[in-house]
Amino acid sequence: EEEIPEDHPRYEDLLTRHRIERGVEKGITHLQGMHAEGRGSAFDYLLGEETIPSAVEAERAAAAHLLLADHPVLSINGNVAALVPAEMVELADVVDADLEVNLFNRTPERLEAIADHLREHGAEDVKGLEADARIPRLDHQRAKVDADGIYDADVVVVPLEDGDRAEALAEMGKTEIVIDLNPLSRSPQVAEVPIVDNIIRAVPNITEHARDLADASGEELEAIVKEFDRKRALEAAEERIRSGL
Ligand code: PTJ
Repeated sequence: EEEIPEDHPRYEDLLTRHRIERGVEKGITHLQGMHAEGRGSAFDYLLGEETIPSAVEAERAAAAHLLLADHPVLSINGNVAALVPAEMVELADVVDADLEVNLFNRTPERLEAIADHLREHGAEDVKGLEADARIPRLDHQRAKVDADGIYDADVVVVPLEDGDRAEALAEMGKTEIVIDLNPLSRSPQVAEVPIVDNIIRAVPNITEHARDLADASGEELEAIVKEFDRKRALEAAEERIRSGL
């Protein structure tokens, strides 16, 4: 990462691409993750590569949900692990959430590599390896979760999630927080809190809001949750993209 000059106008985008490439080399990120990254990068360009005001509100609502949760879980896939491992570990610490590796293209090798990678970045307990429960109405491989992890969670953060699984998790009654740069994608469309922002910016922002709200009362947190308008947030993001075009 040293070879990318920080004053480069596309610094963040280059850094992101570089991290995904490294992730593929390390056996953390699936090759498809490079395509996902390319799509994300195009949407980020159209959003102006910044956190738009509606995303700030979504990130604050996400922090409030996580602080109110009985059992919050942060889901980690190959792109998330490559892009924001330390940031996810930090968020999990601040809101007292579990980290669970949950893969679209599931292999034991990648599961292990990602769990190791998270531990290298300070994670103590990494879930997802037991896979002793199933999300209803999903095919076998994609349904695998930990009984004391995502299966049991009341609030889940699912960044860059596949639409089918996002839908199935929502049907289980979980409060879903989705981070996805494409506001038209099915996952943000079904999420209670859709965050249309780059995960590189979104996760540190949620953590900052959570720190800021650490002493807030239950009523204050509930008010933030209630005030957030998911439909308006999705529309605002789409509007921003259209005006950018
Ligand atoms: O590691 P695995 O096996 O679980 O696979 C992970 C990927 C991401 C490859 C898999 O879930 C997949 O193929 O996802 P999709 O269907 O390509 O969806 C990824 C979504 O994330 C797209 O809507 C992208 O626009 C979005 N995205 C990509 N990069 C970012 C992003 N959103 C936020 N921040 C990003 N950096």
